[in-house]
Amino acid sequence: MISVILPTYNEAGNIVDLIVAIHEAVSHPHEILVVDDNSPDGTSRLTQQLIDSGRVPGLRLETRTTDRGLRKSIWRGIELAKGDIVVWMDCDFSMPPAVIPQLLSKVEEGYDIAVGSRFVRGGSQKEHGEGESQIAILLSSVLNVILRVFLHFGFHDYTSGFIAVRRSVFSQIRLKGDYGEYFIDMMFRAILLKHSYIEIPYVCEKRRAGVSKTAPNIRVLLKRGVKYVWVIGVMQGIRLRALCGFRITDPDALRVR
Ligand SMILES: Nc1nc2c(ncn2[C@@H]2O[C@H](COP(=O)(O)OP(=O)(O)OP(=O)(O)O)[C@@H](O)[C@H]2O)c(=O)[nH]1
Ligand SMILES: [Mg+2]
Repeated sequence: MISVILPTYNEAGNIVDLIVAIHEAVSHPHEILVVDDNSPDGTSRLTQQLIDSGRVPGLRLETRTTDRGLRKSIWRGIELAKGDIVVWMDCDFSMPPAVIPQLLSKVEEGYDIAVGSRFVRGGSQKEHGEGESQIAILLSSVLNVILRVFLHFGFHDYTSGFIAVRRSVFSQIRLKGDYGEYFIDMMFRAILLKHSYIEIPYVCEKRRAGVSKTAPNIRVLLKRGVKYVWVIGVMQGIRLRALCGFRITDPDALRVR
């Protein structure tokens, strides 16, 4: 059983088509779990209508009404997931549903983690388009080079957010942080804990509908950017702790069934 978690905030223009595309792309038995932060644009309502239509068996909806946040929504999805492999991705069609089966087959082959990557051969960053911040795209590429240098050079896409993970990994690691920096933290600790991983290339597409939450304007972009860089320092501390023999697993991680 596979659980696909879709964290959403104002994705009304994408969510129905995305759910249907994922349902058609994934041939394994699966559930699709939309975790919506009570989006004012009606993302939850559209998802509920799709559930009621019966078109997508295994579609579930969790609407969160307090404590909004991307990382918290993904973690909530992991808590609710019934699958042995958990997948999550952005809900703006930047990540092609057709890549999900490739990620899943790698976890089935034995890898703990399969990451959709823009920075391995065959993958690429999205092109700059209307409503997309050119500076955000450039900063994301530069940031990933910096992260490779300061963390683990063998891993390439520390801000991917497109992933299939064996659920048991979350008995050791809890997601931490506010926004996309949780991915840096999670991957680096997984690498330190010697979980096996592989990166699968994907071509990042432009957001199909709606607006970006990472970089709606330069102020938000910088605010988020500071947190991403801050994680590098935190990770160096974790590396040092690991070298000194301290535990790097989380006592409050999931009790995996
Ligand atoms: N539940 C929940 N989901 C969120 C929140 N913020 C963003 N998301 C979702 O997280 C995913 C990534 O958001 P995007 O706006 O596409 O961010 P991004 O891809 O990093 O930025 P762009 O490249 O500019 O699109 C999307 O599925 C959003 O709907 C939030 O506060 N709560
Ligand atoms: Mg996006």
